[in-house]
Order: sequence, then C-alpha cells, then structure tokens
Amino acid sequence: MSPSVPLDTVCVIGLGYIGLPTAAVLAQAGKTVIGVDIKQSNVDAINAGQVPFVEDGLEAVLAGVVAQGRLSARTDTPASDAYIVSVPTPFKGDHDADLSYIDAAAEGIARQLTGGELIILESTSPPGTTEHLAEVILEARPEFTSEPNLPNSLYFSHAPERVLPGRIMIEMVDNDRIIGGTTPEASELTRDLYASFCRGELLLTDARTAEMAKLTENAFRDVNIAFANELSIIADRQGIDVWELIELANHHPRVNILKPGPGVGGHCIAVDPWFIVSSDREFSKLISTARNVNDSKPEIVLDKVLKHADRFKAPTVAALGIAFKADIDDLRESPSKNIAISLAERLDAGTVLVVEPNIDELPPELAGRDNVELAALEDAVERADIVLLLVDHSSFVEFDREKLQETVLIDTKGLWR
Ligand code: SAJ
Repeated sequence: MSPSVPLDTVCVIGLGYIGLPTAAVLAQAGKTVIGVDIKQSNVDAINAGQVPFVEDGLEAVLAGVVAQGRLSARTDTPASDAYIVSVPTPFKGDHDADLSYIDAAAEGIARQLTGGELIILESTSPPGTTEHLAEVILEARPEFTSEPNLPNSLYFSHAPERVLPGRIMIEMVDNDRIIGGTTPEASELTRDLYASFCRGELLLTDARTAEMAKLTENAFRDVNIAFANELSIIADRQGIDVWELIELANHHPRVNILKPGPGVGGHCIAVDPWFIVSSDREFSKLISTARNVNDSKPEIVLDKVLKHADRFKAPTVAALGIAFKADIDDLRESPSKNIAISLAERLDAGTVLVVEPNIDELPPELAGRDNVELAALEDAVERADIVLLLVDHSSFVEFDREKLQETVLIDTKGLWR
C-alpha cells in the first residue's frame, strides 16, 4: 500500500514542451498545480493562458485550467505536496549529461520541504540521476531521509515522458508509463499521482531501470534508423534505389527496416543514446556507432549536392524543408537546417532557396546571408537548378513531379520516387 501522504498540490519545475502539458493535464485532473520557470516571459504568457510554443490541443486545456485558477506559474519554487522536475539535460564535454538544471531545481525544492513530499524526475537522464537528485536534496536537508513511512521521509522517483511532439496531448494521457522509485513506496506514490490523468498502464520498477528504459527506447530507434541510413549510403554507391530495396526486404515477415533520411534530428533520439554511451563507453559500441552513422549522413548529402553544383556557374539550390521532421515547426538539432547552412557557406557562387511551410521567417543562422532566401515551393522549384528534398512535409506530397523534368532532384526522403 502507498504511504499515506497528500498529493493535492503539484509543483512542476520547467514549463517546456513536456513540463507545461504535464502541468495542464494534472490541473485538468483536479490537482492544484504551480508551474515554475526561470523565464519571466514564459511565466507571463502561461498566466495569461497562452502557450509559448506550438503544440496541438494544449492551448485550449491551458486556457481552461488557468481561468479556473487550477494552474498558475511563477519563477520561484513554492511549498507543495509533490514536485515534478522537467528541466533540460543538455550535453557537456564528450556527450556527458549536464545535470546543472536538475541541481538548481533540487536546491529550490530542498528549501521548501517539511517531510512526506514526493519528488519526481521526468527529465531524460543517465542511469543514477534520480539517486543523485535525492543526494543533493538530502545533503541540503540532512534532517530528512529517503527511508519510507517515517515523519521525515521523502520519496524520490523517475517517471520518464515518452510523448511524440505533435501528439503530446493524446500520448500524455494514453501512453503506458514507466515509473521507477528509489524505494517501492516512492514508486507507488508516483503511480497514485499519475493515475489521476494517465489512462495507460503504469509499470513500476526501480529508478535506474526506469532511467535506462527511456534511453533504450530512443537508442533502439536510433540504431534502426542508422541501419536504414547506412543502407542508403551503400545502395547509392552501387546504383541501387534504396527505397525499392527496403520495400522489397520489408516483404519478409520478420524484417521491418525504418526509413533513411538526411540524418536524425530533434532533441531526443539524436541525444539520448549518448547518455547510455557516456554511462559505459567500453561496452556501448553499437549504440555509439549508430549515432556516428546518423550524424555522418548530412555531410554525405551535402557532398552529393556540391558535386552536382559543380556543373553550374552559379547554381540555385531549392532546399525543401528545414524542420527536424515532417509537419512541425521545430528546427532544433535539425540535420536539414544544418545542410542548408553548410550549403550556403560552401557554394562558391549561387543561391539557396529555403522552402519551409511551417515558419514565417528564416532562423538567425540563415537569415543574415546574402545567398539565402525563404521561398514558396512553386517559386523555388521553378527557379532551381537542383531541388534537394530534405523533409517529407505533407504539403510537398502533392507536388506535380512533371515540373521537375529539367531539374536535378536529390530526394533524401524518397517522397517523389
Ligand atoms: N527518422 C528517420 N527515419 C525514420 C524515423 C525517424 O530518419 O524511419 C528521423 C526523423 O526524421 C527525425 C528523427 O528521426 O529527424 C526523430 O523523429 P521521431 O519522429 O522518430 O521521434 P521524436 O524525436 O520526435 O520523438 C521520440 C519518440 N521516441 C520513440 O519513438 C522511441 C517519442 O516517443 C519520445 O517521447 C521522444 O523521442 C522523447 O521525448 O524522447
């Protein structure tokens, strides 16, 4: 049985792509939620019921819970029954995780504790980070303990998020969820809290296994995409159409190859496998090789474009898509954006026409350049000597391929085969 501690108020620290939807669904489930973010402009927007980024369905829920007084945001950490830490874990050094945002959150929480609180780490983290968070808090407040069922007990767990950007509001509620406490009692309390909004199965384990499970899911995907990307490089060198090759091989009942592309982007799949590597460099050979294969793909695409560009005096290249995947506006860790930037840098003469239907202005790395323009699809394709398809946005699918008769086409997504 779960220890008898209240879970009525929840403080969510870090109101980004994961923290804010989590805060909103908890408030919708009847909790009193206080969100904490270091950025005052985000806090102001959220208190006005506005979402500072694009995520389908979030604004309607947020506006409702803010209007009902169930969710408010601030910059300092208040007292609360439960805390959810959802802050970034970027890289430092050789792909190690920088835990400084987690440490800062821990210090803010430590100041408010009175005993009986549940502290959940949601940030994607290397194995051992939940124990580290507990240590930081218990060092700051040695009068508490992580031993359960005492008046001075604290409960620590990891509950990694697994939602897909663009479908967060659906997957946050429907996905199964892994919950790993530093004690079974902490796992049970976390399960009680997540059961308030999660319809998926709540799977209990220990903290280290939960941390590793999240990293494993994204590393699985990365390794499988690397296989597809490696095949695409080999097939290209041998004059074989990789898309036909994969389609044929996938007819085998036990083969299911993923799709090659210009590289792997986003802040999850391109990042998380490194946390496994940094936790055991000697034995994570396949995982690190897969990362390197995927990271090598943008340069290979770029070389191919530059070889074709050599034939023209001042080539115009249409780069179709710079988001990290289809139908989103997120340009973070985007291989397509990096290819467009390198093209602009390395073309001796000529122009890069960037087509990205999900943005209104070019990102700063491209905006200041004389040889780069944001263009509409039809216009760009008409003007281009080389069309470089980088993202399979749905608005590109319908394009009439007849218009490409005279143009060199490099289709990294196999969309216009
Ligand atoms: N990609 C390919 N080929 C494929 C599939 C994807 O090249 O066959 C590329 C995409 O173009 C993109 C990258 O991989 O650049 C990642 O895209 P994605 O849609 O596969 O995944 P993310 O990064 O948006 O979200 C992932 C999800 N994890 C898994 O599917 C195992 C999501 O469930 C996680 O919650 C999320 O990471 C996260 O936050 O960790």
